[in-house]
Amino acid sequence: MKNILLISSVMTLLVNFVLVSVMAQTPPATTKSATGQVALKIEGEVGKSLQLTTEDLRKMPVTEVKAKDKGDKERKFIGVPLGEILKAAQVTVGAQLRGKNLVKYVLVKAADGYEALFSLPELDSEFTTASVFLVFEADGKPLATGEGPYRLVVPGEKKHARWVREVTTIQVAFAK
Ligand SMILES: Nc1nc2c(c(=O)[nH]1)N[C@H]1C(S)=C(S)[C@@H](COP(=O)(O)O)O[C@H]1N2
Ligand SMILES: [Mo]
Repeated sequence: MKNILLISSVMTLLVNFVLVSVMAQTPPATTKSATGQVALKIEGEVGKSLQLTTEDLRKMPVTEVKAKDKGDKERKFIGVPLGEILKAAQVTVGAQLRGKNLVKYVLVKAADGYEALFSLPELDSEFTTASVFLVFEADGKPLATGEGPYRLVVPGEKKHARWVREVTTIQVAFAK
């Protein structure tokens, strides 16, 4: 009897341990703000970590971008240049983008695990006339699940591989 009790409490402990470990290792796919809106995270080598909602993005330099999608269909996107989001997070762009800061990169992560990398000069309007946009609206509507709420649009590129859908996190880091 004693043995059975001992075995059953050990089993309960084990099950609890496994459950707690699984729960601790499963990160939420998205972060929601106090208002329930999904927030975009900007983190890593930033002066100020940010969690932005569409509402926050609308207060930034909002731009209309007409670009052809992979199916060659022109769409009218509304979004913010990614460089402006980096500025808001106090990333070393502009006058600070020199020396060791030239070794930083920007990793854009999506809800499905897809990732694409940019260098800082690719996103800095003082370096390039090309632009990368974080968009939240297309043809008058918020981006649907599977594409949004946030997506990259990179109009200058011949391939659409860096048009990351369902962006959750923008991570800035040193390459070395
Ligand atoms: N999150 C996420 N974004 C993604 C991808 C993906 O697999 N996951 N595929 C990329 C590739 S390879 C292409 S060609 C385009 C296709 O964009 P579309 O789905 O709007 O046609 O999305 C890009 N963005
Ligand atoms: Mo692709």
